[in-house]
Amino acid sequence: MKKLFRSYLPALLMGSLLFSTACKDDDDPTPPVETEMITTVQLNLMNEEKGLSAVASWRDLEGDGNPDTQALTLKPNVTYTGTITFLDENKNPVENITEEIEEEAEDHQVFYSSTAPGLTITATDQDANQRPVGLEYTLVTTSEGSGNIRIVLKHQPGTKNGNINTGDTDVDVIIPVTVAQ
Ligand SMILES: [Ca+2]
Repeated sequence: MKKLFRSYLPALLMGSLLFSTACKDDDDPTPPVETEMITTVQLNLMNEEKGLSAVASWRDLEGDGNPDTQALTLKPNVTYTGTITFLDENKNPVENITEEIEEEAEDHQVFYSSTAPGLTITATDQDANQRPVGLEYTLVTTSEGSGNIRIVLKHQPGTKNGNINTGDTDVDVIIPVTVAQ
């Protein structure tokens, strides 16, 4: 069976490796070139009942490790429903890497952690093996305060086990968050 793989060789040749990872399968005798170049991470959150919405983003088009970040501003004591989008904005048209992660959900997980007081993020979606994926989540705020949300996208081909230390890191970014009335 011939499978098509997207090639990100130009990005590799430019040396923009900081936030890209060669997602190769070591068990495959002829591993294809299959890497993910992610320039952009976007968060979209809402609470329809309260008419609240919020967005945030992290963007590093040059891959130089110096991102443009749009911080997240939230209200306290709210349960937000959230999604995350991964883009390669150096492609024309812009490539939505989220779709690729959905297709390979059994091999990927997005991990969230926060230093903001009382703020928790929990994945609500599952792959075919009933493991969390993290493309959809709930974010619960309690008290006012501020901190950082860390988002780590792991590629764990055949090894997905809920452990952030397993596999390759496709994305590891920080987005500041403020919770205020
Ligand atoms: Ca940059």
